[in-house]
Amino acid sequence: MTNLTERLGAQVRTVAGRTPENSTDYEFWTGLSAALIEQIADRWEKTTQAYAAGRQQHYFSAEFLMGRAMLNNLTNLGMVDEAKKAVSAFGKNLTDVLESEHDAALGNGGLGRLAACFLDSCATQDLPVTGYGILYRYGLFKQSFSNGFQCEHPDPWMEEGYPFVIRREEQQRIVQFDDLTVRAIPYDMPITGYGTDNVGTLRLWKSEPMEEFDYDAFNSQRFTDAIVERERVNDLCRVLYPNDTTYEGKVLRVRQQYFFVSASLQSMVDNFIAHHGEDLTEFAAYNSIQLNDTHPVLAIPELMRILLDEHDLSWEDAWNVVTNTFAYTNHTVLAEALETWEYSIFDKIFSRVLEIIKEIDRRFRLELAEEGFDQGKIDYMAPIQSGRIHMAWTACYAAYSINGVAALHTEIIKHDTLHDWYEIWPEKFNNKTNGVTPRRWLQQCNPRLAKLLTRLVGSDAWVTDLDQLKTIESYVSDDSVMQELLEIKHANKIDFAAWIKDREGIDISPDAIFDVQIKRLHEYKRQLMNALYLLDLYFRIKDNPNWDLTPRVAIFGAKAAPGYVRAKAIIKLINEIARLVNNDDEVGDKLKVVFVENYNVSPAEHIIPAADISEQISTAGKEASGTGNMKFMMNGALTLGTLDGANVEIVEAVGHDNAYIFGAKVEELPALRENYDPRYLYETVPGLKRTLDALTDGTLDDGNTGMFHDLIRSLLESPGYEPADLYYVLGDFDAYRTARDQMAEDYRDQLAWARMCWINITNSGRFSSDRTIADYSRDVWKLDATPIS
Ligand code: B1N
Repeated sequence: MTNLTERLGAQVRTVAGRTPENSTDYEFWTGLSAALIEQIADRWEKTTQAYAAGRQQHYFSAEFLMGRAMLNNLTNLGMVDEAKKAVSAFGKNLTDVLESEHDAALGNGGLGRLAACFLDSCATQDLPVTGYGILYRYGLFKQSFSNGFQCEHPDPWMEEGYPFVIRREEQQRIVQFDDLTVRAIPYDMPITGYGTDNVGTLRLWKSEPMEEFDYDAFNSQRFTDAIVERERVNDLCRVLYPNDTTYEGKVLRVRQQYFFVSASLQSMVDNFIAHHGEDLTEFAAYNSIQLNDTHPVLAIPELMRILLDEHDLSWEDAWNVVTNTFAYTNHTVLAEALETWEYSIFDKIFSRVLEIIKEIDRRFRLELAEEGFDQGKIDYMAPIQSGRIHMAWTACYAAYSINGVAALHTEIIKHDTLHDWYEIWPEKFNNKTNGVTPRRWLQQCNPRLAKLLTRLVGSDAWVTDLDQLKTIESYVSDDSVMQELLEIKHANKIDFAAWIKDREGIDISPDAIFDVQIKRLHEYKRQLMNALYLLDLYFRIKDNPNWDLTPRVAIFGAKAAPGYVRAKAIIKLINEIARLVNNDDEVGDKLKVVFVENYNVSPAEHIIPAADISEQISTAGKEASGTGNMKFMMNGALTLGTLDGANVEIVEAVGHDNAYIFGAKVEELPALRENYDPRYLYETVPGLKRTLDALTDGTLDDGNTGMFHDLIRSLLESPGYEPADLYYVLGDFDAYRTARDQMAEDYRDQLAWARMCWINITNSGRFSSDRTIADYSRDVWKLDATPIS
């Protein structure tokens, strides 16, 4: 191949139709993407062929939160320096070109980003794994603030073209609903790995009309009917539902779910027949499917349908295949997230699938009755009850493996959420603690730290074996290395301050503590507790203007589901606190509050390397795992958190001296709740009353919406169907304040602080998604690495 500069020039001319000198950053991005695809095309095909012939794993997920692709691909292919040179040969700068890329935000939060990290690790480890999902035309909505209120805007992320997905016209399938027939067209995204020639695949399905137009209707009087029908099909993949950990029983959503699992199964079955012949009873020997939560659970009855109706297997043979094919990951114990679908919806749009679920349900009831279980239990556990289909229950019955995403979470599903299933099938249950890819979340986003780690380890081996960092833990007592670590963090903070200035127009001092909470806005995550702390701190500064406190910058990033009224109220509240605090000269640099608009994967890559404190403050038992907590740890931020999700394992890894843990534990909460009186706390915890009163006494302004009153009510009053302060915000407030104040004090001793950061960085090995994937691969998927060279 000719050199990259030449190829890039040619590609840019092709996409821009003019000289590179006069082309835009975005046209350079497009041209560079094309050059990159050119580079990997042959190996991608070779990998695909190698995987197709052997045992394969398939990862079904309604969400893949990929973020940007370019830097990741350049890094994996070892082309960063070459790309820099090529781009600058035309007077451009690679950073600007990279920043012009849109995020592929085909996910809501942790669940979707986890799927993306997993694909990265699978590719890096040469594992024959393919992801399957939906090519949403609009990703997660764009967020803006208007007078502090969240506004949502569409995110047409690929309207200007997106070279990293390739349309595979010839591999289309047909998906049949009772009232609609659609074509499913696969768009394949290459997934490069680090230090390997293998290139994996993410297959995203797009729905299209059977014919572009119904020409009869088109040519007759029914022109608009033809358009409407076409739009009905295009609607299917139009938008990602913006709910994180809540379920919405919309027909379009269940159509999306069936659409992508049906198309994916069809292509898997066709591939099986092409390589292993017509005997589909052997399907599970070559294929396994990981269900990312319950969103793809319709694959269970759909595979039954394909085997029964299209390949004439007996029920017993088909069920035997199904029960050896599916593995199910549970990602939440929140009741509002449990997907159950109304029987009548299924009856209307895929009655055959419903028939199959009814038969699964009938046999389930029979099986348990024969085992002597009482009727009450059977009724509770059955796939169908009171006119609704329970997706999690169906998954637990059919799957050969059921896992939670952190040790604590797995214990909770075993002994609480799914405990009836655990009693009957304990051997199905296992834990797979989440992880994150150290390529994107350390090597690429924090080049300064990466360079130091490579120097001390003696090679870049840590990039694919993060446990290697443990070997450099002992530099904790080397003051010059600790000094270097502090300088790196400081330089990252200067970069971040410039980024914030440019984006939000706010000046922040890199000498302040950067205290960060970035995640979806949800009451259980308790951004409200963080906000109340800041308001209380503000009043304490006002009480004592000469207080020599360590300067702080509180940074937030969060989207609220558009229909989640209380979450939106919390966003407005934080923005109001920011306005109050940031405009008070008496406060000055002592405290600044910044809410980063439109938080997404790319902003996270700027924020995390600059963070000092990682806020992980969910009510114990509610956050299944968390993955942001791991990214912060790797980048040398200290966890301020509760014993929830994977925080428990982070503290286990670094020791209690190197994290700030506070608040009620899961096992303490039931007893604490018995006599819980938030109003008493409001009256008696020092400072709490004036802080809460500030929401409604005119200090802060909710624009006459009454939303701040509602926040106060949610903390102090019970609406009847749930207790007051369901998430124990006031219960944990005092302990939180003490821990956070202590951190700020400790920050003054910079060397001691650096040592704590170092212990976090060098003990983050087990939170690499490479470890998680190795665990899945060995214990659940039974896969062998399949390197192509
Ligand atoms: O999955 C992440 C975990 O780290 C988080 O703790 C957990 O909250 C998150 C319905 C969800 N659980 N459930 C969802 C997302 C979208 C949706 O429509 C539920 N997300 C999580 C990875 O394990």
